[in-house]
Amino acid sequence: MQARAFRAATTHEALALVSREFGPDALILETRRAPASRHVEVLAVPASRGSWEPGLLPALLAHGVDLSLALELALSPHPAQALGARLGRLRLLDWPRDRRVMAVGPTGAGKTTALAKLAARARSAHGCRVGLVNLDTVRPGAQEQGRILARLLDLEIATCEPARLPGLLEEWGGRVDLVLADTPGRNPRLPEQCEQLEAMVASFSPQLLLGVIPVTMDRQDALRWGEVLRDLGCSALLFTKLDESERWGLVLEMVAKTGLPLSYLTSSQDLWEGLEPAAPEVLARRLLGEAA
Ligand SMILES: Nc1nc2c(ncn2[C@@H]2O[C@H](COP(=O)(O)OP(=O)(O)O)[C@@H](O)[C@H]2O)c(=O)[nH]1
Ligand SMILES: [Mg+2]
Repeated sequence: MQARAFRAATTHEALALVSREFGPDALILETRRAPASRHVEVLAVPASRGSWEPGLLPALLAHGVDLSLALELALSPHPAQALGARLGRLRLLDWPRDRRVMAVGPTGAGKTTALAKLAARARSAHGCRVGLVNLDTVRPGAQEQGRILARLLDLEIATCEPARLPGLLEEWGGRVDLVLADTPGRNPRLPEQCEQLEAMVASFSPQLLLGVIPVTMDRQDALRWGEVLRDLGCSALLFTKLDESERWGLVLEMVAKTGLPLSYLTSSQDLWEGLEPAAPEVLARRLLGEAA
């Protein structure tokens, strides 16, 4: 449903126009000074026929969902289904078809944590022997973090330069069923760092390439990362830190802008908890909150 702007010399007159066109139950979204004019502009939509649940629009806007999309969803006859359809497909770890999984994304996004959670899940669900290869030779303490994870999760672990990756994979061949590759956070504004990331992806050839984004990230920066992830050929988006934010509209916007499916959501620092498939219908109900 498209919102319409009504212009008049005064707010009172503009509201009268709204009422004449859309009836007395019209929903007023905004009253503002019309750009480059002395007129007042009132943005309104007609009251929906059938059941209009008044809490839906505020719930979606509180999540930072764009106004026109929030309106379209809130006014649809079945908002939860409409939102679920927008959230699209799911691409999860498909064991045993996926044997090489890689995570890429911004610094501190939760890549290592998400892979560790996935390793714990794969071990307990499929009993597979997991190897975690850390290509993060940049971050101080990355090796130590790897050693701790290996001990906690009973994994094979190695830190190596991308050039050494083929040798390592061969060495692990008989010992490991699933290889998870961790990458350093790179700066998407520096072309050479993006190229390094591309080279890492090419040298590992993951069957599942996860683009990891925290929902707490600035919207514009996240959308820029979305372009990088799409160009890298990511298979799916994985959103982290849902527990740290009440604004999850970024998930919806990134799915729409990148065209990538969702994979998992994480909502805890705990390695054994807080990893769940980003089931569209569950996520839709959470985005709509109590109003659904
Ligand atoms: N609250 C919360 N913290 C998280 C989550 N995922 C990761 N973290 C924390 O975010 C920080 C960075 O995580 P890390 O996996 O090292 O990020 P990386 O640099 O992308 O590998 C750590 O303190 C993690 O414990 C999450 O889902 N919820
Ligand atoms: Mg890391």
